[in-house]
Amino acid sequence: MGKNIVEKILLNHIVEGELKEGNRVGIRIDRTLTQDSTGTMAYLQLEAMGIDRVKTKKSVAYIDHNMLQQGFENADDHKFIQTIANKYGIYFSRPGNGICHQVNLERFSVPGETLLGSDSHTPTAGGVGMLAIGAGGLDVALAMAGEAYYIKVPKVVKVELKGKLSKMVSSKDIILEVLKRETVKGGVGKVYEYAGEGVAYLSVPQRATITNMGAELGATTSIFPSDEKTKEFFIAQNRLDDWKELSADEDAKYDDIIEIDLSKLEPMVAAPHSPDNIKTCREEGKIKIDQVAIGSCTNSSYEDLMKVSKILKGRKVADNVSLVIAPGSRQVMEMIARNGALADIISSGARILENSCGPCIGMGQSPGTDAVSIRTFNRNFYGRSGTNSAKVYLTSPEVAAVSAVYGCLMDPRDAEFDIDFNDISTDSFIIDDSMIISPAQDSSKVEIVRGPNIKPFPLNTKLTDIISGKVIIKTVDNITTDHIMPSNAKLLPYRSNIPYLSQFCFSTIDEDFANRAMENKGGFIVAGENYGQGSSREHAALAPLYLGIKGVIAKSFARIHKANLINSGILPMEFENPDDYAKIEQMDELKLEDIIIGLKKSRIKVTDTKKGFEFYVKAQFSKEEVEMLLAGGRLNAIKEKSK
Ligand code: MIC
Ligand code: SF4
Repeated sequence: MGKNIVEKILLNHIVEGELKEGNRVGIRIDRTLTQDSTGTMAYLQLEAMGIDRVKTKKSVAYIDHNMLQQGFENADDHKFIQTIANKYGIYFSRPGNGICHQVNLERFSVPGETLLGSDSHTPTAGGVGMLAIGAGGLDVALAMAGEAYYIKVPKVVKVELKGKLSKMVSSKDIILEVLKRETVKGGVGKVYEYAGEGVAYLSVPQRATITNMGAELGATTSIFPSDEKTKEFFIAQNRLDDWKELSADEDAKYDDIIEIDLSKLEPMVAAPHSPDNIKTCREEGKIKIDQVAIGSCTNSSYEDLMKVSKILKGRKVADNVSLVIAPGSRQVMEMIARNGALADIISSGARILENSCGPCIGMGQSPGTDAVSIRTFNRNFYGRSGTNSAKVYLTSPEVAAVSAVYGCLMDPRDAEFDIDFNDISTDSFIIDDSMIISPAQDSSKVEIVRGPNIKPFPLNTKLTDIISGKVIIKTVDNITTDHIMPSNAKLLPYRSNIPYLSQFCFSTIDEDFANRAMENKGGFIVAGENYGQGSSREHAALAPLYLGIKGVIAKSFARIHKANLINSGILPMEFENPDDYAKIEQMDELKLEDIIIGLKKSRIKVTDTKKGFEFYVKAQFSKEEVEMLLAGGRLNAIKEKSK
């Protein structure tokens, strides 16, 4: 029987288990990626594993998130990552080189290989046919140490692209359409494999926009075939040796099929505050805007910025708009600087930011009170921009640039000017890898530099058979890791300092959470559907762990966050009967009994001792996960095994 692309790559990498939907399998990881805001934790964990050198084909440590050096903390973290990378055989992408996913796509992606990254948008590399998965830092550290990565064999959904995009409609609109149909929780346990005649019309950066934002579906990853267009990209990057063809067999089977007629798509927006709140630009209307931000790992390629420069050339940014632009990489920045496009952008009145995540993770450029911000990014979760009252819309670069000129949200097809994008592709990028530092051959003399902001990571204690505690918070559906452990210019510098960071746990929606948790010696979190969607940050598990949270009872969980909870020894449990959710209130006292047997039976009894009722929760874990939970987290389990 024919195979799809996902099956082909998984079969080539499987080291444990059988490739059957729903089975847990171990796969070999060829390459890893870390960025600085999850990297410090990942490298502290790697250090704790006692290996001398990474065992992957290539591991790269990027600095792209914590770029504002308002104090010593970020610079110290950069030094720590640089020195530890040097010691363990990891390539170091210096600050200024660009966003990890963009640089990885340009310089390190390889069709048919596996990539594990401590960032949820690692699937960006699916744009060249790589099986690229986002995970918590500990999982990535284990992959660097040569361990397999375990996943539930996903369902594979074929996304059949028919026809061709119309002018001013872009690949961002394709993924917004998928999000509209599938929602932010529709992709859990699935991989989206793109196919059909429409694929051939999309360049690699356009495909990468789609696989990047596939993370917002909650999917394990998304992937495109590696074809002639991919080959062109590799030739232009002077990396033909890394290219190989990869496609699904004609008779490949899929678990589901989605069809999208590209010619029918229109320019769209994801309206506040969710990437699946999709409207067409015309439906949303010409609302007045205050800010436009162009960049992020979703839309900051050379091609994206060339489109933007063409729109801005000879025009000015509207008086009411602040337009900020962050190119995705040094390569992109240098290309547009040398060909004059940057001059057109600057002369329009745009403010140029450095090649990094920047405003996407609230590192500067927070909008004003009640401001409307149009962003080419991938997430518009409540408070993520750093301004809780801001309304953030996600759009394509075309919509963003035209809107910046008009001062209101605009369907670019309604602009009075007409732009020709036909000549923007390039057949040769500027290649200069000199800012990517190779690791030392002999690491015995390399000293790891650790600033005072780097604190040890918290470890859990062994699981007990009975746990009692209060419901410290009860949340609604779709709570993101940005709610659980917010990130902004004030907090991001403390990613290697959990004691400090934990004081801000849930602070965007509940300022008193940390105090309540401390006063009550921890307890439980009760949540709705898709708890923990969004980023891969382990901090959303480590901060609750530090505050004494023992378990989370939710209607359902997002994939990466659930794995991070298990790795931290916090019990993620699902309501057997979702109606029980409504009966529980914040500060109810819960008692979990016979937990150890419960873990074997995949079912635990919970008593709400305040209200006097009992209910059951699902506690379905693999044998290895049970071991981790019993030991009080994965690192403890590893230590126990090695005794
Ligand atoms: C994000 O986009 O939310 C981040 C910041 O890149 C995170 C990683 C982090 O929290 O450091 C992600 O996507 O995993
Ligand atoms: Fe950086 Fe934003 Fe991409 Fe996360 S989503 S990696 S913060 S650019």
